[in-house]
Amino acid sequence: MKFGYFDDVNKEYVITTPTTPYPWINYLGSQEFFSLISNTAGGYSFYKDAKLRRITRFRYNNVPLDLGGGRYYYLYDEGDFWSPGWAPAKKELQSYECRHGMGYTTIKGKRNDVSTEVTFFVPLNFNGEVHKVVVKNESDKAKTLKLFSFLEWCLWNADDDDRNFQRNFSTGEVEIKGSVIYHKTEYKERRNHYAFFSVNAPIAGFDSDRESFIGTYGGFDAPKAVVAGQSNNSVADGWSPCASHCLEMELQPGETKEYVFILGYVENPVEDKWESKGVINKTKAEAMIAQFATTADADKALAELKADWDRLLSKYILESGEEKLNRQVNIWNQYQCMVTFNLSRSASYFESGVGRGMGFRDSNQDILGFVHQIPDRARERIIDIASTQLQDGGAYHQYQPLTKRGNDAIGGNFNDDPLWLILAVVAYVKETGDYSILDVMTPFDNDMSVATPLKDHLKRSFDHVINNLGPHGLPLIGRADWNDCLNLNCFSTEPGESFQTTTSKDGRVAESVMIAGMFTYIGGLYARLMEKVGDMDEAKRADSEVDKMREVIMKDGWDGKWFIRAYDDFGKKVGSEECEEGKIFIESQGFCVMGGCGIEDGKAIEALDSVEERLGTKYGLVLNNPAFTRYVVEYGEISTYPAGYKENAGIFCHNNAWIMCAEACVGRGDKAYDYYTRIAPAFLEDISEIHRLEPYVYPQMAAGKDARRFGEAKNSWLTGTASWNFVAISQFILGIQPDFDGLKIDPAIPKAWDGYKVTREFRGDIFEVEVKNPNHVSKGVSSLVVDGKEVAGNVIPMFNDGKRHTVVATMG
Ligand code: BGC
Ligand code: IFM
Repeated sequence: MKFGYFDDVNKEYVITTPTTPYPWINYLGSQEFFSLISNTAGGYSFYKDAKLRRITRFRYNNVPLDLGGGRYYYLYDEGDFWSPGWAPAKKELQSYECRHGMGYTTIKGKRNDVSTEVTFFVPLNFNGEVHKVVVKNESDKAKTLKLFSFLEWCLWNADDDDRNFQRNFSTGEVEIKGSVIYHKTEYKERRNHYAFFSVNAPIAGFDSDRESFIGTYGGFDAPKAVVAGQSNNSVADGWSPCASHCLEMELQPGETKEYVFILGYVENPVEDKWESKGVINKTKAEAMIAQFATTADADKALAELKADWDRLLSKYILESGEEKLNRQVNIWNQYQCMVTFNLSRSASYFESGVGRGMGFRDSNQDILGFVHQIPDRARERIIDIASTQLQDGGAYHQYQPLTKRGNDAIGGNFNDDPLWLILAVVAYVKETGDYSILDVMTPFDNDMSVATPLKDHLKRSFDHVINNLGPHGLPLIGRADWNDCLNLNCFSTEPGESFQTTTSKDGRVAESVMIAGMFTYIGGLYARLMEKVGDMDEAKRADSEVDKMREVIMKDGWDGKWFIRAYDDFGKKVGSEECEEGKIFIESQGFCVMGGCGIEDGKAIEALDSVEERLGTKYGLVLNNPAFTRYVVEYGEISTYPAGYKENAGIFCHNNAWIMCAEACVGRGDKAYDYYTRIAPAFLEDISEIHRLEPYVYPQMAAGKDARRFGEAKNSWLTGTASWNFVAISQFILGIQPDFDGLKIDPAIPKAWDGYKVTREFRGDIFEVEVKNPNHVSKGVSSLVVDGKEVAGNVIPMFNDGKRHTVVATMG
């Protein structure tokens, strides 16, 4: 069942009912000011950091769902009232529509023949949200209407806001000037920032104290002021400051009124606040408000935002015969990659914004799907991440975006982390040809006194693996590798103890075949990079370490029909036929094959066949099989999940992509594409009632075959799934691969395909690549013609002339 449809021309998903199976959200802003907005206008905003600079309040896990806060509008018409987005008033509407587009959302609702359309967006280079509100009287009589706005301020630190009520109920402060409500809690002491909510019209009233607006025992669904059709002009003094305007309008039949509301964030110089005695300097806010004095200003900014997205998305355009594939590749997957790049795993409807900031492994992987969009931002991010690395090559696992400092509470010791940095840097260099990034002096743990060139950070990443090998010569897993929940050194023996903090057996010798596989793949790329910069000795050393690791994998990491997953702290195999449950895991199959293990002797194919047989389901590949049905104390968190959920045999969409890549490596395009379509959201639109989450973005996981709710997704938006699936489809399946010396064309496609076209902007030139498949093969380019001339091999040479070049690649 569907709850909307794709409008590909406008790059929008159009939701036709407010009661989607779960709130279906969008993100506004992609620079410093960010907002989450649901299809009923729920959500919140923050500046840079969802924990430390939360601007509006949101209650997670609220009852009812999605009424945890938002930017709400209410229409009042002679005693009746409603919200154009249905919620929070939840009055029946004559019509409803929500259009989630690239960085904007438009919600339209009609009742009593009054239609209201609200467009929410964060303009480019603007620290605020613009709401354009259009109210139209579609009845045949004149109407006197009132429009109420409402939002609730968060007292900046979202974590503290949610807990420290004994203090916070007495700190709230606001200022009201004309049609602008300022939120200035703690401005005179701890803060140099404030927020404001304005409207470009005179107001009939306002409220800035939540209880006055809503009533002590009321709710967002029927605020006292809206029910009465009358604001209280309340001025918050502690408790919960909010911002609500009331506008009165007379509308003749057919008449329309338009308004611009702005929710803005301002930082003043520190000196300002000391001298202010709490009266805020409003100069910057007033300038922001003046920028959007009219709806024409808002329209222009929205058009600029759309043009910017058209430009970003023009860097990779696919024309294939498959509509769903086109919309995945050209619009939504790339859009999701921008969002994951910006927010890592911090703020979604499943990530509360106060838990995780930027992840070392996560953000490095996010770069893979984003780097072609804005390479300069990827460069900056790489340096930020590498600056949190530790001198031994290990890394802080997470850092806060505002401070950019490693999070001590989480620490490091996730032994896959260092390798992802190499992968991100290689992707950046291949995309841009900019080797100078390797020379950037980059600190360790943000300490500039111990800075070394980025190239040296990569060496330490590489060496971190070989300096931490276990008894079989496989990499030690540390606290966990990519699979956060496989805690082989952290088992609990005491009931009630956390599985992540208890002491392990003395040895701490658990080893990861997944990291070994990553090392063969990423270590190989590191060797090629070293060759490119002329460091032949290092390239040779790296190659020989990688070869050694491959041998170790084939000797002690092979189980007979697939790659084992790990050795636990007692030296027992994890992910082996010998195990009672969890006999096979997906991660090591993907990376070992990508790293070239078992290619010559057919073991790679055998491993992938085992994946299909044991892990395959109609909704994607499960992570492991059989699922754990009992708690395995030596394995940690993984077996705490009921069978079929999360890392315990859930369909983890992230590592499904590794199998697509691996299938492409062995030339099986049909299988690679089949796996792609099983999890790609646009292909699942028709089963939205089962899947439940947004049909335009990937979730982290869907319940696996062992779960009661097989196919039901969770954790949409912020997941490495976005970048890896973009890599899988754009580079491994469609085969348009940035390489050190040019654009390589190496597809692995279904045999039935006749061909397709990709327009790819690469290092400033535009390549219009037509792939032809006259002999219906899956792999292998037999001829490459560039601008009418035959070129040997399958790499398009660089022109660097900023022009369009036509390329015909014929397979077979
Ligand atoms: C989740 C993982 C997540 C981790 C983050 C675990 O509980 O299952 O998916 O990566 O927490 O710390
Ligand atoms: O690898 C992790 C990631 O860092 C966060 N989400 C879950 C993945 C698997 O555990």
